[in-house]
Amino acid sequence: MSKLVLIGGGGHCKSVLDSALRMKAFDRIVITDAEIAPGTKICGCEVVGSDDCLQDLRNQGFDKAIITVGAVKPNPLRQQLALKVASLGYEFTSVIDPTAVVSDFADIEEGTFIGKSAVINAGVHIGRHCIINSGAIVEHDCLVGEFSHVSVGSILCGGVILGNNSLIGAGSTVIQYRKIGNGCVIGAGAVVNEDVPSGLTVVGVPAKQK
Ligand code: JB2
Repeated sequence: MSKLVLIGGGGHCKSVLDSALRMKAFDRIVITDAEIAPGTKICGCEVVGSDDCLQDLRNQGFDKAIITVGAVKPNPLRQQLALKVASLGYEFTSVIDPTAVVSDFADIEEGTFIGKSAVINAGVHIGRHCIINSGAIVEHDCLVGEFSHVSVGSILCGGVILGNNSLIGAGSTVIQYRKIGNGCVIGAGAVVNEDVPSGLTVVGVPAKQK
């Protein structure tokens, strides 16, 4: 068993924390946040202070971390925080809600969150520090790049290749074998039936450049 620090105490933290508690894999869990008052409890766990506390926590034996500042668009802060936390000697852990269905033939890299009732099928690879949120489906053979976010209830059909730091909006669908580049935003509810080059935002059904 190990001790876990969640970096960021907002809405996304609640989702990750609830799943981390359900995993029963951590002796103790605390939170750092830039604005929330120290001593505040979130799902029964304490906000201990800002990221200035991270070195002290490391000295106290906290060894695992996950970035829980979320993102509803590509957010460089998540990468900056990951670099800072790694430099202090923390190992990143994945948090996988026990209700998620994850194939034995899928790979999930460190620091990634898999939310409630998400489905990750065989042949999938998910990179570091991704968010696969509640009810998302990542079908067979998809590749998901680091720091990307597959939002609640969205679907990547089989063989989709998603780049780094991209957002698949809530309830959207990407049809099979399409490629989405780095830093893309797919609007909520979109249906993507063509490849999306890096840096583009697309919305609608079928999805078109905004
Ligand atoms: O540098 C920081 C920092 N900057 C902001 N370090 C730490 N430790 N915390 C930081 N924060 C904190 O992140 C803010 O003080 C705030 O408490 C939190 C962000 O919370 P918020 O609820 O605004 O967003 P979120 O990132 O947790 O969630 C968004 O993304 C999720 C994926 C929301 O839009 C959710 O609805 C969404 N599901």
